[in-house]
Amino acid sequence: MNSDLKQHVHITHKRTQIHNLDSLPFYDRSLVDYEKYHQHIGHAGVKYSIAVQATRGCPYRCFYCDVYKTTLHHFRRSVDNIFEEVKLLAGLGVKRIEFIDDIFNVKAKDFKAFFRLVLKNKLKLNFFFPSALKGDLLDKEGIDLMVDAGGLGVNISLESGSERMQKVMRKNLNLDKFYENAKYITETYPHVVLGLNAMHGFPTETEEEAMMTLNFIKSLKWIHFPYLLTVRAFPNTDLEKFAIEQGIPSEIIRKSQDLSYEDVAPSLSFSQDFTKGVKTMFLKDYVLNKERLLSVLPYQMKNFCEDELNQKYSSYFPSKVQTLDDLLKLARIDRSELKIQKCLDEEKLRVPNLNIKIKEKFPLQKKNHDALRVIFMNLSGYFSEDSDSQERVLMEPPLGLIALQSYLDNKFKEKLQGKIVKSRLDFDSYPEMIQLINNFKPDIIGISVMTFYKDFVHRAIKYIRNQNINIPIFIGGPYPSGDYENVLQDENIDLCLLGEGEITLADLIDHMINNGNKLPSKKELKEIPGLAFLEKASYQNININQKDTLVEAHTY
Ligand code: B12
Ligand code: SF4
Repeated sequence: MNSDLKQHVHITHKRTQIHNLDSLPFYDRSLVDYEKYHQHIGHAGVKYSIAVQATRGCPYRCFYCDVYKTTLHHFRRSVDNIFEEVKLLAGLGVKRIEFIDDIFNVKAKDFKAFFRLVLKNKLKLNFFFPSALKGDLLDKEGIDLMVDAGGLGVNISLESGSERMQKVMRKNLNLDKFYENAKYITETYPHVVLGLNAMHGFPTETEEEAMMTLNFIKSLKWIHFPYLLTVRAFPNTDLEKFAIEQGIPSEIIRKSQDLSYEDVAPSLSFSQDFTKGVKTMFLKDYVLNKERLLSVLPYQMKNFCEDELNQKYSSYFPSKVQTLDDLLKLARIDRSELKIQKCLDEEKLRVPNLNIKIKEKFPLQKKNHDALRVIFMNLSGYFSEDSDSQERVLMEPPLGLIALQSYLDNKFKEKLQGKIVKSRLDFDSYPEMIQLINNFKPDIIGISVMTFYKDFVHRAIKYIRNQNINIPIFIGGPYPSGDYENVLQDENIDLCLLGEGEITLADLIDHMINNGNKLPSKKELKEIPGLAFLEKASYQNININQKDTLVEAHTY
């Protein structure tokens, strides 16, 4: 980045993470339109599920992972507190719960205690763990309890079958224990949809080590959804640093970032032929193995609707498979060979009157006419017309923004009016985005974004500024938390909020409310932990009274 600019970036003291997660209010589910989200497939690869967060942060430090940038330390809610929220959701008629946690089973005792409570209270739920459980921390008792209580979509992350690579990437899995648990699940509970994540092409990985990963997968009979994805080093990760140390040119690394996980990345240390060979063996010998498909498909069809299975299988063969029938054709299977002919009827998954029930549990709060107005935008998703093949389109409600607004509503009550919107779902073009902003008339725009979408977010912000919308723009989430110096090269952005956002944003809003809804002076900003901003940037102190004129002038 420009070294001149670098001097001007000011970062305030570190914000202490929230230790007592039970002190946070339950996430207010009325803040987004769940029925709208439920028409799409979410993070867990399924429809109609609701995400719950039981822990924040992760005690491990795998070198490709950015979780520590938003939450450096690991904290957990109490089992009772998690259970109360899950019970509340079950009471709304929700049938599928996904734990968004990085490792839901990090503390085996809590993991078991939670499922014991589910069983004791006879909740009829299915649980999904899309971000993966730590496979070597499981044991038979925990697996039995999880499955008895409704555990259905269980992902575990292997990443590499090589002990050396495990150490290099600081994952340090106990591979024997991992294997034992995966085998136990596949043999004892073949209906449990086990997913296994693995990666190909770590810097310094040898061909022999790459084969160890493939052979590890092949030795398990049968994983429902194994993934062997190409390593991509995202900017500012320890993996990127490691790749550079190993002599991989930055330009090549950058090129690989934009490729899909399925593509052959130029940053790989292997020949293209070797990689293609491994991927072909993986797809032909394992994924398309007829015996495997005949065994796993009936369970999958019983538990998933057709839409869900279509999406899962097309992610393996994007150009060849759009539907289950395409897959069967590719694997030379006749439908009559399957033990079951039809997928789960989607109607059985639907949650009747979900929004109405949510509104009963989370009633609308009264707001003052001069409440501070914040529009929260999640920009982790391209507009449909700009979508590219690398993007797996999953429509997950932005839990980070839901967490923030739930906290702010609880603290400021009638003094704050928020609104959460997501690109592609709530607005599918820049003009639609502007229309939403103008209709809401916010005092602040708060944007959440992952690094993957950084170019999109800078373009969107430029578009906003080009419409002469000059209210403060704050940006938070993984991108600014890991890369605030580069984010702030964009002078259209007023503030980066680093890491966990609740208390930092509440602090800032408190100052604004006491300052006539204007941004506080830089002197005051420097006293607020968790911020980064350009020293010399000129903030736009738009007063609430100026707002109407401003917004009207730019209505699209
Ligand atoms: C759910 C999830 C998804 C969902 C949807 C996320 C969404 N709704 O936008 C889906 C499945 C779509 C997804 C996709 C991807 N993801 Co993802 N995902 C997650 C996951 C597991 C949970 C996010 C979450 O809800 N956390 C809980 C909430 C409460 O925390 P939060 O979002 O961080 O929000 C807090 C703070 O960040 C902050 N904050 C956030 N936004 C804002 C905004 C403002 C204004 C303020 C003040 C504060 C603030 O305050 C919040 C409350 O404390 C995280 C891991 C994690 N632990 O966070 C990875 C994570 C965010 N994903 C990651 C990645 C890399 C991806 C992919 C790029 C991977 C890929 N396959 O290519 C893709 C995206 C592109 C693609 N190819 O499609 C990385 C991001 C790294 C980075 N630097 O950007 C993470 C951190 C995982 C990791 N291991 O590193 N993901
Ligand atoms: S265990 Fe998972 S969440 Fe934790 S550091 Fe490793 S990849 Fe990240």
